[in-house]
Amino acid sequence: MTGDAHHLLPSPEPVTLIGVDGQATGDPGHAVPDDTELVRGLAALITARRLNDQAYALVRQGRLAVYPSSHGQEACQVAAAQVLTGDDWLFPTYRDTVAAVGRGVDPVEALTLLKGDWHCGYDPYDHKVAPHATPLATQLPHAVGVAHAARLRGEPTVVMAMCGDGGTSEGDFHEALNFAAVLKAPVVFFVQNNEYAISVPLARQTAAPSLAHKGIGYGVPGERVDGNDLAALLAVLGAAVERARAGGGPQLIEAHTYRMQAHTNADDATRYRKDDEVAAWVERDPITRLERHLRERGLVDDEQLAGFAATAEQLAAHVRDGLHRDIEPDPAKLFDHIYAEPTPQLREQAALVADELDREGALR
Ligand SMILES: Cc1ncc(C[n+]2csc(CCOP(=O)(O)OP(=O)(O)O)c2C)c(N)n1
Repeated sequence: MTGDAHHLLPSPEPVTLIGVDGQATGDPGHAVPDDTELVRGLAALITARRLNDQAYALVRQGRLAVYPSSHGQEACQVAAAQVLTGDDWLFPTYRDTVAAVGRGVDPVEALTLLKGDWHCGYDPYDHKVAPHATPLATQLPHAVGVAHAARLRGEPTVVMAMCGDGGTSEGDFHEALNFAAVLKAPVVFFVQNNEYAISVPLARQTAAPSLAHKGIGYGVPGERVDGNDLAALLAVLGAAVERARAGGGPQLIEAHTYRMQAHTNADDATRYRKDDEVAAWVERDPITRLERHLRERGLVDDEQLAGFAATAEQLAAHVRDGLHRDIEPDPAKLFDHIYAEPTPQLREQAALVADELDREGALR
């Protein structure tokens, strides 16, 4: 054990590689990713925004029960998927539908739970995407377990474990970091600090100098990154993934971003934040910034952008078609897949529900 924590400290300012004006800023520790990665990223950002907006519209049409949008956080979503390989796992939250789709999950399947079905809609093993977790931070210890198991088996897997700023106040977050560090598990903890946990602003959430500092007590190095700069996210997350894959252990990355819309459709954000705060973040939009940069360097033009928009439109049409059908969730399924061998209490509860359903059926 050494008392030196210096190497665990995040940079004083979040890493930025492309500024709000689209100009490269330069960073001593990180290079701007390849042009092809950036162009691929812009296409993914455009699709991500379209998916967010489509899902939001489907809530208004009653086709989705709820949608926690990542509008404004698309660079985090795209980067989280883009830095992973087919060997890796993603552990998303309810806000990370776009990251799951970036891994290859069909968006209609990814939205199944939010439509109101009893299951997550996809087979987690197909694309190595865990079911998106609604209880805050509960997915993080699971992510560590998967990473540790892969390491014991000698597999090259890295696990990207996502959570929000509010999630970092949960006990599971701290336990996961501690386990990951002690076990040297190949996990990248990726916190999207979007300034709010529903109506609770960051200043009421933590007294830490930054969320990335929270790793220090566990021996997990932290880093801070501009969460609206795709280039910086790809560089910082990519380096953390490489480090974890090479046996360097876990890392905690905090992305500074902003939730542009309400927490979900059930929330009225005007009750706790001002319009001018939101307007200031519009200026920092991740898509405008990268597009400006790539246009100025002659790496994308109107024709290519029209192609990206058309691809995004196709995906939106697929989502509309796929979510048009009503689902008929079977309440009895609530009790399946909880334990391999159901407990007596669960059996009793299942029988009560079955009885209730029978009586309801008889009344119809
Ligand atoms: C264990 C637990 N406690 C409380 C909640 C209720 N809840 C749902 S979302 C949320 C705020 C989470 O904020 P944050 O982690 O910052 O993520 P964001 O929604 O901003 O992406 C809370 C308290 C929950 N889902 N799980």
